Amino acid sequence: MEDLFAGLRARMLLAEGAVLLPGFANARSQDLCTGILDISRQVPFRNMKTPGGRPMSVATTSCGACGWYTDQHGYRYVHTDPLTGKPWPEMPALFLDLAREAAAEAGYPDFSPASCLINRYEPGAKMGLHQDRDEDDLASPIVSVSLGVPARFAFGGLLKTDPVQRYDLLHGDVVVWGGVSRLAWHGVSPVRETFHPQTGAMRYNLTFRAINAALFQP
Ligand code: MD3
Ligand code: FE
Repeated sequence: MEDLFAGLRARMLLAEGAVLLPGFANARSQDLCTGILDISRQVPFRNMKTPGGRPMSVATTSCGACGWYTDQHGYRYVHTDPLTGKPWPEMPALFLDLAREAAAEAGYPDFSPASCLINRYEPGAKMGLHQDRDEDDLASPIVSVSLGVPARFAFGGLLKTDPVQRYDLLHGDVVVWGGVSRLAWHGVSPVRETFHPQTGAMRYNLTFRAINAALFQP
C-alpha cells in the first residue's frame, strides 16, 4: 500500500537544494526499524537537556563515529557517549547504503556521513524551529529518513522569521537537504497519537550528517 502511494507522490523539490524522495526507504523500512531497536539496546534513547536546561520531548540516540549531544555545556558532536564513556555503535551498512544512495539520487555522489542521529517522537513530542549548524560542514547535505507515524514538518527560510511551508513526512520518506536549504529553519509539530504497524505509536527520524573532522578528532 505504502509503496503504491509512494509511487503516486513524485520526487519533489521542496525548496532550492531540498529534495523529497517519497517512500525511498520503504523497501528497507522493516530492517531499519530493527536496526534502530538494536542500536537503542546498546545506547538507550534519552531525553537530553538543551543548554538552557529544558528536557527535549524528543528522545535521541546516535550511531557512527560521533554522536550529537546536548547538555548544560552546549550542543556538540562527541566521540563517546558522555553518559557511559563508550563509543557510539557502528553505523550499520544498511543505514550507510541508504543515506549514500539517497544523496546520490539528489545530486551528491560523495556523501560520507560520520554520524546518524536517531530521533524518537512519542505522541505529543515536537521539535521547535531551529537550524542545524553544529556540523561545521555546510557543503555536505543532511539526509533525513522518516519512519512510523507521520509528522507535520515546518520548513522556512534562512531567517527565523521567514514564512514556513508545511509538509507531512510519511513512513519511508527521505529528504536530502543541501545547498541553501542546508541552513533553513525547520521544526516538527507535536506528533499526533496514532498507530503504525512497524513502530506502534512512535515516529523515528534518522538524520545522516557529515561532520568537520576537526570538531571530533581526539
Ligand atoms: C532542513 N529533525 O534532527 S528531519 C534534526 O523530523 C531535525 O526529527 C527533524 O530537524 C525530525 O535536526 C526534521 C528533516 C530535516 C533534518 C535536517 C535538516 C530538515 C532539515 C537540516 C537542514 C535543513
Ligand atoms: Fe534539524
